[in-house]
Amino acid sequence: MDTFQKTPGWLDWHQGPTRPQFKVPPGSVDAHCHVFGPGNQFPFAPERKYTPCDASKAELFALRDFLGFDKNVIVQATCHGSDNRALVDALIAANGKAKGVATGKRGITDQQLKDLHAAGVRGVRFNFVKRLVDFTPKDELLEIADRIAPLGWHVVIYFEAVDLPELWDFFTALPTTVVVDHMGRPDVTKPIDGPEFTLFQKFMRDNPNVWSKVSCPERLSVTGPPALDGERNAYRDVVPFGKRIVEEFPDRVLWGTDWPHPNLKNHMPDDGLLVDFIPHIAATRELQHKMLVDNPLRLYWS
Ligand code: 0GY
Repeated sequence: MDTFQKTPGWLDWHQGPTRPQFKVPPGSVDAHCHVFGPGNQFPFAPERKYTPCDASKAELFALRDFLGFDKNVIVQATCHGSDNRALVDALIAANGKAKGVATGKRGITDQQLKDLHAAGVRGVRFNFVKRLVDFTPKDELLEIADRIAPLGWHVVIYFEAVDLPELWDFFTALPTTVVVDHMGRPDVTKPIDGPEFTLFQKFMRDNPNVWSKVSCPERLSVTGPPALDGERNAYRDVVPFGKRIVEEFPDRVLWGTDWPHPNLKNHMPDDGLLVDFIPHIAATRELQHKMLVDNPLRLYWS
């Protein structure tokens, strides 16, 4: 029996993914994925906004191998709050094949930072998506950024496109490399050259320390078709957005599955078919190699 009751309507990850047709280059990194619990070993945080299914490190590593990836970057999910124990446990078990992005709170000690570093943590995540977290004051976040900068870590930011103007000054004041989750969640029903996505491109162009994950088409797509039932050309409305960022900033992009895909409401993608999305946004071997191998290795393993 599960220790925790899943949020009603919760979709578990796709069991039995298709083998991708696209062969990722040797040494590829799935640079955005999570572990959840298991809840009986690593309880979910009291302040969480959702309760997921369990998604263990062993299941993550099995998926990594099945899809042909070599390594993972495991991102602390909000359901674990700032309790990074499940993340650290997975990093240690990965035996060098995973790095992590943690959640830090004001008051984290030097020793705690040192221990996280030793386990493989190389970044902290600041989340501005209101349905996922309570508000944290900017001065607290800046204090954390100043503490982690000397360790060579970076800051991962998660926000919705409409909030970029308001967050711009804070983001551009961060003293580290800054990695944006899921291209800043563009509204893909709006024109790619409209004000919103133009601002995001300007954000990357004006700030050479800003990187982007070109991940999560399954969250951004409105017209699909979903990566299900053999569809190897999924989420076509997201392709121009991902392609634009990959081609303009080839040395500052990362890609990840987002397994086990928290909070999806209408469908759960087949992770194998999601891998087949990659060549639609990174069309050449050179672009694929940068996004899947060179960039994540430079950011997380050097
Ligand atoms: C993602 C996206 C989501 C959730 C989280 O930490 C999280 O709970 O990141 C989301 O609900 O959009 O990147 O996994």
